[in-house]
Amino acid sequence: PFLDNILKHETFRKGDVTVNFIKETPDLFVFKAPRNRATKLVTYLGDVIVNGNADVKKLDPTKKFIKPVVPKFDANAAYPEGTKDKLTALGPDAFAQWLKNEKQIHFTDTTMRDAHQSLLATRMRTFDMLKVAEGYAKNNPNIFSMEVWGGATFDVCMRFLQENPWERLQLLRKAMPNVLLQMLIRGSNGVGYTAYPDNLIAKFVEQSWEHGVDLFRIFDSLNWMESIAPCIEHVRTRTNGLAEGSICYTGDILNPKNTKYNLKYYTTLAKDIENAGAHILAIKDMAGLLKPYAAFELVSALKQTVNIPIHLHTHDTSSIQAATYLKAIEAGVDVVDVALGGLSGLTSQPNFNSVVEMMKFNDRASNLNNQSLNEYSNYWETVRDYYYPFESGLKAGSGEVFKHEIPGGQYSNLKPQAQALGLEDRFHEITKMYADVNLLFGDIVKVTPSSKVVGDMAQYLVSNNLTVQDVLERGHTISFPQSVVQFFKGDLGQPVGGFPKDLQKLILKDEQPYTDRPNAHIPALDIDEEYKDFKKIFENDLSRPIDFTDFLSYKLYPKVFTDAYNKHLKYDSLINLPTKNFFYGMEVGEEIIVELDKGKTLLITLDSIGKANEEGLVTVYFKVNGQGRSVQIKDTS
Ligand code: 3PY
Ligand code: ZN
Repeated sequence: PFLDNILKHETFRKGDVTVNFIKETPDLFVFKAPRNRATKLVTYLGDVIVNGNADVKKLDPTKKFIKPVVPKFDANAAYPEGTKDKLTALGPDAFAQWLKNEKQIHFTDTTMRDAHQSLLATRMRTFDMLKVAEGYAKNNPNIFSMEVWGGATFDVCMRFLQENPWERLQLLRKAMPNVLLQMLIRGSNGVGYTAYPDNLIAKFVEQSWEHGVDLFRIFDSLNWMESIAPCIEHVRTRTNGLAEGSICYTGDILNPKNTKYNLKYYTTLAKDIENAGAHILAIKDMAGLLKPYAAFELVSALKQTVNIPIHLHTHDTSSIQAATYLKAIEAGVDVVDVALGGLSGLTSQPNFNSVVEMMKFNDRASNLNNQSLNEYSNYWETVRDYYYPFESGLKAGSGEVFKHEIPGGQYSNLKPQAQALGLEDRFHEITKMYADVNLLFGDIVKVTPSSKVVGDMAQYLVSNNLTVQDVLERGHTISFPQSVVQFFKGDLGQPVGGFPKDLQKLILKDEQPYTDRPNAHIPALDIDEEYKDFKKIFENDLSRPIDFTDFLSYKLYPKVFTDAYNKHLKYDSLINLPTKNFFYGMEVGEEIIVELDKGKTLLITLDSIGKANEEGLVTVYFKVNGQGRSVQIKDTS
């Protein structure tokens, strides 16, 4: 292609070439993707039409979708100033001071990350976010931050949505340049399920900042400072962003029998987080266990303990968490996490629209525009229907959460996992077993990835008709799930109060555990060398140019990245394909418009679907910009 660019270049063709031609002609290095993008796109559509999207199992053929209404905004208007502008003007330390001095309550909108992670198994596509991102940032510039990245979104984006998470981040950054963008990072576990080399996490943080993240919410799944502190340090030394260190809340501080996760435990941890250099302290109540009166006690005590602002996160699984926000606000919390109405409640965050309304006429009221928030809530309510196969089926709030303590983000995944194991009718046994396993493990903090270990063990025991008593009595004969063995080895760090020693021996058998940082057992990455090797593998297809961020995706998720890359070669980018068509294909006679690049659109019509021939090939007939185009698809359904 390089030679082709030279031969076709105007200057070359005119014979006007000097020795510096190549050096002075940068467009020689711009390679056009092969011109078969339209074919790749209709191949994808043909595949879904004939075989369905493998990720969408229970399809209702009578289902009709309503077109979501995008609230109006002025595309030509400048963006009003927001918190991102303030961070740029003040720098992170003074910004944190400004936040602490604010009287009004501030809001983080989790709609584009935790809300759909917790309600729809993280399947929200960039397409639906981008439709409203610019208008939302222009109409609601007073939002504190938008949580848009990290957690499970990084993995799911590639694994199920055929998207590039870095592209999502960049597009959202461009569409929302005025408000803070926030991500969730699992300390030394990054956006994965195990510990990674420190220098990989450091690079990941640096690149996340470079591509758009302003606020890093950092936590460790066992509240282990040795995993939280290095990550705070990466944010402080490699970015001009905000490091928000989290205490993950578990148990109930008001319970006098609770001697482990009591108020003293949390205030000590909070002080450690402040001392490690965090600009903001998060209370990360991942399962929604922080009850209203406990919130008042906790926030009041933390306000006495630390000098940094406090940011509260919860999940409304029990349905009483708006009351928790009320009491936390009374105790002086600075920011709370909420989701727009249409994607709020249940295992997601409390309802943004209603909490704003709750504060109206109070002296800590915010200056947000409820009318606008309601319009966006309606948008998300309609969009949500496209994702109906991913709904957890939970119909009402559940007081059982205080017993099983399952995080909101895990709950929506546990049901499909149980289904996959043929255990759907034993779901309540699994949640009960989850609680039993937690006690067996010594009552641990449960959040990704430690929550996955408890979930794996609970499902393993239920599906094998075992009890925790069986484990204690004949654990030496049981071969435990790999995640459980790794956990007891120390791969996720050390739990509060250490591991139960006898159980650890039963699970590890002859393997020796370690008590230092798991990262100490992983060699540092030779970034330059390995990036070179990576480029050798992936650089030869111009329809999917790669860069350093792809290398990071690959190092975090080698197989998931490689599969997504190969699918990209087959189908090209599907980011602009409407969600209905991405999941459900097209109906005969349906006409859709897909924007390939800015200003380059395809009008695609599905004309007809043939019958499978003797080799099982089905011909699907489309019109693309008025021209007939057919693809042959192997029927594997
Ligand atoms: C994640 O780590 O993805 C979480 O949302 C934890 O609560
Ligand atoms: Zn959460």
